[in-house]
Amino acid sequence: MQTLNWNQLDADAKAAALKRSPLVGDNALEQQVADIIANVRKNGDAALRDYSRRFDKAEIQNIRLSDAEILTASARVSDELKAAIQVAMANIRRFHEAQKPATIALDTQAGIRCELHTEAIEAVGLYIPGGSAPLISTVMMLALPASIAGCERRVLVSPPPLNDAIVYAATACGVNEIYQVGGAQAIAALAFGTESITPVDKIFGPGNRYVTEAKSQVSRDNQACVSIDMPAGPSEVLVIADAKANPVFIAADLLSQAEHGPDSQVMLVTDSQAVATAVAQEVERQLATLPRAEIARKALFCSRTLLVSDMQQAAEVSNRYGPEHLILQTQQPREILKRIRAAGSVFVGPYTPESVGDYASGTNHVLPTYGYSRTVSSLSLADFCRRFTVQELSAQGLQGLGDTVMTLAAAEQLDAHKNAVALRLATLNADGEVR
Ligand code: HSO
Ligand code: ZN
Repeated sequence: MQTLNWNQLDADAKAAALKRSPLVGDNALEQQVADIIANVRKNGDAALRDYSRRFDKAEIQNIRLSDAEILTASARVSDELKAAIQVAMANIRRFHEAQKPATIALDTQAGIRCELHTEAIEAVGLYIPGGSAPLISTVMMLALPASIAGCERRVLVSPPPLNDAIVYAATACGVNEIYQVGGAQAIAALAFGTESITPVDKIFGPGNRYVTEAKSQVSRDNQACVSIDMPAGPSEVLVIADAKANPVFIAADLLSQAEHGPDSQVMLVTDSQAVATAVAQEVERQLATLPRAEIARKALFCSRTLLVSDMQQAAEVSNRYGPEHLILQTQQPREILKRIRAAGSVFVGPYTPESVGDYASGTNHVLPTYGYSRTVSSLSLADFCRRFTVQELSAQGLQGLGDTVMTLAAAEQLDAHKNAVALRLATLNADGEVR
């Protein structure tokens, strides 16, 4: 990790110190994904089977998992893991149930009723990556809010061979359709449908570059009419630490993010040179014991330690960066929290490692990355819902508001708008009764 003294940097160097590695557009990849989507639209299930054979080396008969297959997979999961999943589920459920929106209904003025209603999105597609780290936790983070929100179809896709614990967690969290298909082809199937997969309304979940590109392409296709959860970038953490912080904890937190992928970014912002030095040594010591050390080392290569003058400046630097995860390891973490404006999720105090939020505290771990925390929120129940408004005016209500609307319509030179009011008012007497 490179160490920089924030106050010795000029404006350009400060901006560079907070830069993420560029998300390079890749024309070849875009074209490849477009071809996959076109092929799935044309050839449906046959294309899905073909890609599974080519990319996953898997021969798939039934793309949809049968109840019997779900039972057998679930039976193979250890009791210990099942119990951990159940504890995490209970916390995640509790926190997300509390997010249920209330209906708003009020009169803005006499005779004018306005309401805000919330409806669950009908069909949601949940993408769970396969590979070296089967993200059981992500199943819970997506499927539980979908169930609590009341989404009717909760559809999970994941590349073959499906991980047993993913299947168990999916069923426990209320997923009602599981398909063994991954990659861009799975996203295409969710967006456009095939013989075995009915299209969904919104697609959630992390994935590799192909999956991310496919999500972005289908969300721009007005024939699919499908939306996606949020813009995706590599995972990241920023730790704010003061002189009293424990370097062992900090190093462990930095490495827990770094092990996600070579493009993960970890940042340490501290006012203590001694802590910075101790963390650097501790990172090396812990790295030596990690199976994913090679991945973490690559991530650390483009990560930084920034030396600041005090905790106020640390908060300013963090706000500028807008981290996905922000860990406050300081004497007065709640004081710093008051200054925090942009972060996906904040971990307060020495006993709150990022891992607890990743798995089981109850908060959602699907968070805005790449600086989007300045405008995008952490995933919540609201993402599985849509809101619509309702208004109803009585005759007197229209009499009370008519002039305002007609004046505004006239100013916009939209006479038909004005007429829609005037023609109604003309049917009423002064008491608001029909003439
Ligand atoms: N830190 C990841 C979530 C995760 N960690 C899943 C472990 N499993 C992105 O927020
Ligand atoms: Zn994580």
